[in-house]
Amino acid sequence: MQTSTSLALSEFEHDVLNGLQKNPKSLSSKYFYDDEGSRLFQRIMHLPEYYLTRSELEIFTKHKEAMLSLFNSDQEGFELIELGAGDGLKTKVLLSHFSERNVPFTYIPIDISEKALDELTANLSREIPDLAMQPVNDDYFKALNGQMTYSQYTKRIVFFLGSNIGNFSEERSLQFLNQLKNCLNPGDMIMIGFDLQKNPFTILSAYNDTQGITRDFNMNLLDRMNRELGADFRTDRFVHYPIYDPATGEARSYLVSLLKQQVYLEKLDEWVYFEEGEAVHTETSRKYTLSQMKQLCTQAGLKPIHYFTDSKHYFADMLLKV
Ligand code: AVI
Repeated sequence: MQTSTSLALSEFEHDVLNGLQKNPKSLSSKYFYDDEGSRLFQRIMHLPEYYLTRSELEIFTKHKEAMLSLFNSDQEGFELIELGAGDGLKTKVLLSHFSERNVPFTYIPIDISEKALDELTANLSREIPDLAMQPVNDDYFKALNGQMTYSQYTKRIVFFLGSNIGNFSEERSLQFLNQLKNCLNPGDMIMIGFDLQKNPFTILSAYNDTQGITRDFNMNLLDRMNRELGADFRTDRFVHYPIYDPATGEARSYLVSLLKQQVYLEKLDEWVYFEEGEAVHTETSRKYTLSQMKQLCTQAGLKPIHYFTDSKHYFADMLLKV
């Protein structure tokens, strides 16, 4: 039976309780990104082992002209919409190039985090003063839906980069692409950045860096529950355990309890019990082959029209037409 206390739970509280009381235990990777987690993720993107960001940056640097011809083939200008832009490092390469070439376009970063958007827009206005920009602080689909007009351009090019799609389950990816398609008009485009399947050791190292930053990123979930839920997790009683399964293309991260223990969540007045060696699944980062991604997009009713890869063939950006 649902009590009045459980009805008042925040989404985070509800998900934590649900995730830690089921068997096997899990927590959603979306909770990685509080202020501390976002700071750690910025550091991850610069790690020598984390090739994803560098590979996508190489793709954008190398193919910016080809991308422009595909985006602006009718010379009528476009909206470049980015979902969850982060620090905009990769997109900046394109934005500067388009701006230098006097391309008619407006950049529309959409993010649920006001802080991330403020930092991004302050940075971009400094670095590319001529850039026409219309940031939107909202949920992706709310921002894309309805009769919202953000510029004079009718064509929309939507970016979902950085292998963010890899953090969705297969079912959710399909649903996401479908939802995105339904917000757009025929002729609009979507660019999806995703990590390619490759030597499993290369992938595993990206989630098991020698400096331990990815470990801290994973452990921050425990610290976050301590901070926000008054929990008494001890991070020295857990280990960060990443695996990569080349048969499924899934990199998965776990927090594994090193001993039989119990943890008290003060704010929820609940105990959680762990056996020695018991795992909490915290993240899946799915890697695709080019044909798997084409198949997924086609299944969602989108037409793959071009793809770009880096020189090592580690990462790909696929352009789709609605
Ligand atoms: C945000 N996302 C695409 C990253 C990834 O590779 O799955 C998050 C991350 N997790 C550990 N390292 C980076």
